[in-house]
Amino acid sequence: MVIVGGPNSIYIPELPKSREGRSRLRGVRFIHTNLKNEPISQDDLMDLIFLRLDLIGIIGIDTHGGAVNLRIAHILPSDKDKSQGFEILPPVSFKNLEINFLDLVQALENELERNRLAVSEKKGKDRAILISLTTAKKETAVASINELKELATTSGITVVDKIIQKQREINAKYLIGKGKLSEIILRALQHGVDLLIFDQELNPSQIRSITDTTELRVIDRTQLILDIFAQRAHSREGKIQVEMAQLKYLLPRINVKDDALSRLTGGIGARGPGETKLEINRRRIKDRIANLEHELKNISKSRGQRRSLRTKKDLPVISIVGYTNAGKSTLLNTLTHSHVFVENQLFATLDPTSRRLRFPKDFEVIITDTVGFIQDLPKELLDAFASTLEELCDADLLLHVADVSNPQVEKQIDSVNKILTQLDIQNKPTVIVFNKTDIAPKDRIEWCLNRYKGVAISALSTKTIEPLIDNLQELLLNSIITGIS
Ligand SMILES: Nc1nc2c(ncn2[C@@H]2O[C@H](COP(=O)(O)OP(=O)(O)OP(=O)(O)O)[C@@H](O)[C@H]2O)c(=O)[nH]1
Ligand SMILES: [Mg+2]
Repeated sequence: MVIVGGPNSIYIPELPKSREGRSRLRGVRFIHTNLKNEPISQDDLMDLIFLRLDLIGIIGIDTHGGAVNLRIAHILPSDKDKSQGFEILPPVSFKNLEINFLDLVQALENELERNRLAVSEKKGKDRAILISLTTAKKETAVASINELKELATTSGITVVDKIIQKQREINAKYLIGKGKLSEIILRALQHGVDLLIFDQELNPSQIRSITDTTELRVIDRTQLILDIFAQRAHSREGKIQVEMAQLKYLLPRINVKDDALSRLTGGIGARGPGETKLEINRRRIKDRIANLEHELKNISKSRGQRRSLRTKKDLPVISIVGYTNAGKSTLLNTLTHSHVFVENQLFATLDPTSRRLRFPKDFEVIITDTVGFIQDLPKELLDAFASTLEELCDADLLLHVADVSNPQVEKQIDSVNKILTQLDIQNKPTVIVFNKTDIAPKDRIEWCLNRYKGVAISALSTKTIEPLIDNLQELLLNSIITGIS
């Protein structure tokens, strides 16, 4: 392609999209003249990176119009030496050019490929860079992006980098500065990344502008959480709830001809529960949501009937609530000697489980374990899980499990309380339990007990939960339920 520009600038038309395999260069070398025989400029380097060019070459011209020097820059395939990510070769005389361009480009691509293979233990695994655009304090931002990393890992993604970008205002027009963007593009190329995950919710135009400049898939925290739920949902009800939440989240983000989202087809952000693929056609999404809503209504009707049977038996209900991974299912298991799925990962439990629990003073209660909470739990998800969470409204007592070994325990308690308020059950009698005392620092346990008046336990050890059982027993006998024999 030959382009004619002015003395100081040139307009590059839209290039074909990158070839298959994001770890590859564009397959285009960009050679232009410079009338003053000047060194490679910042603009040239930005073009090199933003367009993922194989290389950029600048032919210096003398006053008679003859070619003098050739200057070449190319992207560095690895970030090992922590350089700027590109290399500028020393100028060579145009008269005795001895560079074999094809070999040079081939060598670069080979190294990119080698690096990519070196990071990916499992083929086909998504690799992502996490990005937080935040006005929050550093500490908060770091904790939040670390949690995002755990979410990503839970979802089967390999995280190769985390970037925190401080914003002066929320939702600034230019989300990410050009310098930062070029850094992201470079790292993505160097690490064979094809996915960016943002810690903050993005609006459709933001998603589009980032996808367009980076040519990478973009999802946000909410979509990641929804994806985990989609992978975890087992019951028919759970699956419907998740798919509905996913579709409701996608709907306002889809335009008539939305390249940004159609690029999402397949992979995270576009897969529904089980092995299904999410619908990404506006009209069909609406139909699908209506169908799902109908089906869900039928299911929760029969659940309501089941529930009313149970309450007739007059057994008090204790519901375990708490931040995800706090140890809720472990506690249920220890309390009732059962074997509910426990895993050191976020959102191990999705479907509610109920067990009977007999107290030493010989009365029974029903104890239920349900889905864990997380900060900024997507509203779509909360709505979709309304019928599951409705069970919480029936509870006579909430057992709020907090992971005291986590430095963020206070924040997590706040997040849970916020969600309880959203569900309008913040005033239910609640016992707060500080779990994982076996691996928590003593002073933090002390501090929490003082601040919240809870019970400290380790759900792994039957012995430590004895005081909790006594405590619950007293509460149930004295104040909450009257007339238990
Ligand atoms: N050290 C220690 N680990 C614990 C304790 N209680 C639970 N765990 C571990 O914490 C992890 C999460 O436990 P779960 O019981 O699955 O937590 P959960 O609250 O049900 O989590 P979700 O269902 O994912 O929301 C598991 O690896 C447990 O073995 C404890 O008292 N001490
Ligand atoms: Mg659980």
